[in-house]
Amino acid sequence: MIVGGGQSGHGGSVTRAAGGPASVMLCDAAVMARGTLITIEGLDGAGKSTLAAGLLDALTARGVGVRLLREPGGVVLSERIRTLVKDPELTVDPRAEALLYAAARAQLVAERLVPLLDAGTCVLLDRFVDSSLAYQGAGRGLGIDAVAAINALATGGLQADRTLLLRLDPSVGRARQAGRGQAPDRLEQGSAAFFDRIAAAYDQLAAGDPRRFRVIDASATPEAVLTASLAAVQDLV
Ligand code: ATM
Repeated sequence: MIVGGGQSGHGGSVTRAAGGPASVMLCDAAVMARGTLITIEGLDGAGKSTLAAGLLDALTARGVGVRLLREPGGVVLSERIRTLVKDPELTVDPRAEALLYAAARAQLVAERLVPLLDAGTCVLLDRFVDSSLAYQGAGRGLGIDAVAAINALATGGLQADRTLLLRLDPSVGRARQAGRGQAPDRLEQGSAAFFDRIAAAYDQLAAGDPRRFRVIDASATPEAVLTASLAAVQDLV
């Protein structure tokens, strides 16, 4: 894993964030970490959960010590926040939404992620900071920089070693979601324009950090998506 703007690397090479004492203090918890953090991103309906389960099985079969977590969630507080943010009955201001996701993330990082990485575990994480940048920063219009700033506080600068972006046309994602036959949650009730902004932001984030991102065609079969994803992490695990 990476802390701050440093280099990625197999086994989790870690670099302190540049900046003043506050950055250094925030990074202390993660400085000793040895594990590898792989995040999975994409629109709803892109197949993240299927891929995450496939990667977990494939890496476990290879003898890799691997754990799968999701966001928001993974620990009790964050799972409760997940229920809140998805509830279609609730009114949630975009800033409150961004802060709720960041709060859930902060607890997951402190309670599970850093301890697992410290123990040398490979962590597969279904969504991380990029989801907030795309959904709240671009989708809700809060701005990528503002959302990145609150997430720097939430994570202490922890970044993924590799991010698999399951790229899907937003209309295909909506069709897959509708095909599930479940009532849409609060986020899924967003407009087509909302999801178009999110998809465009994901593309920009990936283009801006090609060392960390690998873009996977999510319109392919689940088997092909898994094969491409395994190839995309083979230098890390
Ligand atoms: P899933 O884990 O089932 O994808 O649901 C999480 C929802 O929360 C998802 N909604 N849709 N569509 C994406 C959204 N989300 C954010 O808006 N920001 C975040 O930071 C995260 C982690 C998720």
